[in-house]
Amino acid sequence: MKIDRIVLRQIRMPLVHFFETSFGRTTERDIVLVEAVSDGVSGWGEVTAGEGPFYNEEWTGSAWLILRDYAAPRVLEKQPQSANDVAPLTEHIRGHRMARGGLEAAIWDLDARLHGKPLWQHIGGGARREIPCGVSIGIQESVPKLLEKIEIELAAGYQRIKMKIKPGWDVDVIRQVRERFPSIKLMADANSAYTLRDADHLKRLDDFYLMMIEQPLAHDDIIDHAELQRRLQTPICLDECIRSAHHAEQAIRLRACGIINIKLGRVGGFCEAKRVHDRAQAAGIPVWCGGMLEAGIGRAHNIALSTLPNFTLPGDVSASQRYWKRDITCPVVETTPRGTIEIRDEPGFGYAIDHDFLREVTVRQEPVG
Ligand code: OSB
Ligand code: MG
Repeated sequence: MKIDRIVLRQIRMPLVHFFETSFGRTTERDIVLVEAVSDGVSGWGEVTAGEGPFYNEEWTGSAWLILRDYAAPRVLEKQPQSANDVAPLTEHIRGHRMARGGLEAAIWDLDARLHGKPLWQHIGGGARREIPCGVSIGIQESVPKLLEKIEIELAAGYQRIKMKIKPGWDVDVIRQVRERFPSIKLMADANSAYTLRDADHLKRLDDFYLMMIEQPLAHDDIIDHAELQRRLQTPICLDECIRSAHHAEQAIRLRACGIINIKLGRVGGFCEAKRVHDRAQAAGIPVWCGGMLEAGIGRAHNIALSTLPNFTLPGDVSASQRYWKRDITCPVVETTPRGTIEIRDEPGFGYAIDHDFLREVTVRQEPVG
């Protein structure tokens, strides 16, 4: 493979509904896309960083600079033999895994296309023909509004509901959700809104037989999560604090979690995501694929990732139309009435880019090299 050029684009698209977590509200997305070109063939990646440094330290603006000034020039200079060589080429960059992961994913897509193979096959997936889907529902203006949203997603077939929580929007709200929906698969995501001092309060969630509680404590903590897990019956799922297979191993060894959420960007791309997957599988820890309000490209990459064998739980990968009036791929990502997404057999990530619409939503574009 000879990579001729890398093109960065930033697109801006409003969300159909705002999305609120314990760290803030998003109404419009600013997303960096990476196009890697070889021999007239393009591979595409999507950087999953948010608009501000609040989920983690990265944001759209930092990703652009890391890619433009460090990651993309390095890859063009060193020229990877295959997609497997890309992650090591940018490992000397501390952190900034979402930026590096967007580039790595673009080259995985490119490599798959050059081989004429679907991406899911190229990464060693294909354990299932359709992936089980859940939805992540943000903090709402009222409990009736939340109940109505859950009702709509269940009617669409989604297999599990994740609700965002924070202090003041937790035990009482979950109690009302449970009263209304006694038997659904339900979980809660705190995005690091609590500390170990809240352990007794969080213990009250054991009454609601949640599938799991996601990232209750600090974004960079593993030890307190281990302490909390000892005190809770509900399994803890780690998101923010697992940035590498090394972190996964430490969390597993300390029994800090029973489940791991794998996000392609957060761990820096497919190579590291597969390593996290493999360590978890070896330890009997199930994983599922998280989401970062992706547009079609990131969504398609998540679908490929979700076909690895240990992705046995419904993830946060859902239909494009829940986020966008119009998405940048055609077709857009859709779900079946069974609450699944069927995988596609076209080369690469399996969806075409809607170039007309892409041009419409692009706010800046810059070739590297
Ligand atoms: O913690 O999983 C999270 C969105 C933005 C930042 C963090 C998270 C999320 C979600 C949404 O939960 C998942 C999605 O629907 O893409
Ligand atoms: Mg999360």
